[in-house]
This record gives sequence, C-alpha cells and structure tokens, in this order.
Amino acid sequence: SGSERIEHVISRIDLRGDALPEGPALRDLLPRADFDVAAALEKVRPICEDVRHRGDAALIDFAERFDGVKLERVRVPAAALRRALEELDPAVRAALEESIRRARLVHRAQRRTTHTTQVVPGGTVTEKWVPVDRVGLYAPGGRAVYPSSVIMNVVPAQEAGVPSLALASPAQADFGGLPHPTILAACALLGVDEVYAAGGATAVAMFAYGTESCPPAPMVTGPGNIWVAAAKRYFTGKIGIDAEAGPTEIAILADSTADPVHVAADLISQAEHDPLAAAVLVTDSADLADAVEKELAPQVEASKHVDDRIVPALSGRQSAIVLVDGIEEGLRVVDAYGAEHLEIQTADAPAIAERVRNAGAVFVGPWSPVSLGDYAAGSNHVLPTGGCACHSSGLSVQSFLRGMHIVDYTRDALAEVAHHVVTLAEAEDLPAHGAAVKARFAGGEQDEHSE
Ligand code: HSO
Ligand code: ZN
Repeated sequence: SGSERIEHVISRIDLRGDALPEGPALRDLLPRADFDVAAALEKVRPICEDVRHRGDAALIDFAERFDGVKLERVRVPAAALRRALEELDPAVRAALEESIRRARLVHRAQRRTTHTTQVVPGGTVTEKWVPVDRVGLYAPGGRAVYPSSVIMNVVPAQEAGVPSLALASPAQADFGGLPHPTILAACALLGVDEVYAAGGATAVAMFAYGTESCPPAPMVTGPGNIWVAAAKRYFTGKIGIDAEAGPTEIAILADSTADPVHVAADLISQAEHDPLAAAVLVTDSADLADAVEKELAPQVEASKHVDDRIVPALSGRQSAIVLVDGIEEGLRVVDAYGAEHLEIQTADAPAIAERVRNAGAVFVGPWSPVSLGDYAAGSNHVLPTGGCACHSSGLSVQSFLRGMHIVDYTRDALAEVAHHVVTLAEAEDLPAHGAAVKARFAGGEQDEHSE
C-alpha cells in the first residue's frame, strides 16, 4: 500500500542513556537543514546592482527572466487591488478579516509609551519610540503565496505607526503579470495601496535603492526564499531588515499523554511548507514515538504535497524523532534546538511551557496547534528560524520602532556631575570631551566640584 511506501519516513536520534552534552555540543547532535545564504549572496549581488543602475527597466527584465511575464509597469494599479477584493471568496475574506482583527488586538498591546526617568533633580532622560518612516514588505509568490504573511507583516508595522508602507510580490504569469490576487486582496483589506510586482532579490533591491516608480525604504521585512535572505544579507548595514527567514520548523515536546494523531498531523502541517522544512519530535516515550511513526504513514499518504514537500521534509536530515530520558532532558533538547515553533504536548503543559527559554513561539497543550498560530491566534507567524530563537524575536511592533533617548539637563544638574565626566574623559585620553563640559562653567561662578 501507499503507507508502506512511506514507512519510517522520519529518522530517530536516541539520546537516552548517557548524560546529555552541554550547549553547542548538544545542538550539534540535533538535526538542522543546510541553508547556505553565503553562497547565494554571490548570485544576488549583480542582480541588486542591476536594479540600482537601471531601476524599473531592470525589474521588468528580471520579471521576464524569472517569472516569465512581460510587465508594462511594476506598480500595481489601484483598480487591480479593488478588483481583487471584489472577487475574493467571501469565506476567505471573512477568515482574513478575523485573522487581522486578532493580530491587531495582540500587536496593539505591544505599542510602547514614552518614558521619562529623572536621573537627578533637573536631569532627565526620556525614551521615545519613533516608527521607521517607510517600510517595504515582501510577500513571496511561487510555492508560497501566503496572504496570512501579508497580515503578519503589515499589522505590526501599522500598529507601530509606520506612515508609509509598500508591498512587493512576484508577478504571476497566470494573473496577467500582477501579484497573486489573494495577496492583492489582503493588501486591500489592510489598507495597503502601494503594491509592486517584483520578486525575490529584485524586490529587496527595489526597496533598498528605490527606482523611478518606487521610492526607497530604509527598512525591508518579510519572509522569502534563499534569494530574499541573501538580498537581505547584502543590504545589511545599509537598510534595516527583519530576520533572514529560513525554512519553517516545528518542534514538539511530548510525553506519553500526547495524542499521536495530533502530533503526526502537526509535524506534517509544517513539513507541508517546503522540502527543507524541519519537523522534530522530542519525547521520553518510546511508545509515543512508535505510535506517531505509525500514524505518520497514512496521514502523509492522505496529504496533498506528499512527494514534492512532505516526504523530503520529514525524511531529510533536518527532521527526526529524538528520544530522551525524561521531560527535563527534553526541555534541554528543545532549548538547545531553539525551534521557530515549539509545541508542548505533555502533562501540565503550561508549567513546562513556562520554563522554555529558546523558541520563536510556544504552543501550549492539545488545543493550540501551530496552524492556529499561522492564521488566527493573534500571534505573529514571522519567527526566528535556524536556531536564531536563542537571540532574536519574531516580528512585532518593536521591530518597526526605534528608541530614542532625549537627554535634558539643567545647569545645576550638569555642574553636579561635571567632574566625573572630566575624569572619565581624561582616563580615555579624550580631553576635548572634558573641555566641552568645562567651557560651560569657565569664567562664571564656580561650581563646588569644578576646578
Ligand atoms: N508556518 C509558516 C507561516 C505560514 N503558515 C503561512 C501558513 N501560511 C512560518 O511560520
Ligand atoms: Zn505554516
């Protein structure tokens, strides 16, 4: 039968018995995809530079080469956005609206308020949060046409108060050279009216350098394939970017109380994204491991993207069932892995979830699958991959804000600390720093501390 064909679709890593190694050594035992952004960088460099020099003409040439479409212009006309919304399936519209509503609730709560600290009488530091002036958002085409990702990028930028938002997505030959209609409809629902048909590295370059039709943006966010990640790396230090998104990952920490049907379904749900997607089950129950493996075969067989994505993802070196000696060890393993998404399917899941330190997002208990978070939990689904969860966060309002300190001292407050400034300036052999303070008090009545 078909199920036999995909028996043992996922490999096992048995960490039971010996004590687990520490930190990086533990991480080395865990599976992870190769995602060589550095190699892709060489290929995107000439593309980005061509967009820099030839602007829209280069974008039009690349759309023909990469997307097989002859574009007349890269900017999507307002009428096309309106039409896409009118023609959107009402059920999809209702679901997108609910997704937007929930995301707005969560992201609105992330807004930051201005805070003033009185350091000394007359000396204050105010921290003010200023949104980026303009952001270019990327939404992939091709294998990943995700209006949900448009929501996950646009909502935090809007809630942060970014005044100018533009979106790019590849031209689609099947849709008259426009980006995919559900991407356009999502833009229309969100009130984003500046949309461009541009794909991959060319879209990132369009925003970074600007072209005749697209003003430059100091920040670019959004998921994408390796070419998008490479273009983001190319522009790092020149413009702001969110993370270099790698293939999606799900880790599940489960014990014998987990339902193998759910565990298998959730592993498959993220394997469905990409042949490089990672699905990792960490469990202390050999019975659960066996049951999940048994459950995977028929569920995989019944899935849609079996041969092109799910089987390569589950059987790839990035996926595995990891056996551990207990949930304590399991916690160490999932922390060392730092998954983009981590499900906790154990007894007392909330208490275990509370102790997780490294994960992009944590999904607690049997009723919080990753798919819920992908679409309609209110949480953001643009999350750190490739182990970056140990140092980075997912996309949020904060991603689009800059904190600015505003320093405001009176004469007396400066006078009080002047001698310390002068001392430190001299200790660093920067006497002009001290002089800038002393100059303010020279000649006038002397402060008790200043010489
Ligand atoms: N799981 C993906 C996001 C997504 N899922 C979009 C469905 N559509 C990465 O977090
Ligand atoms: Zn997903």
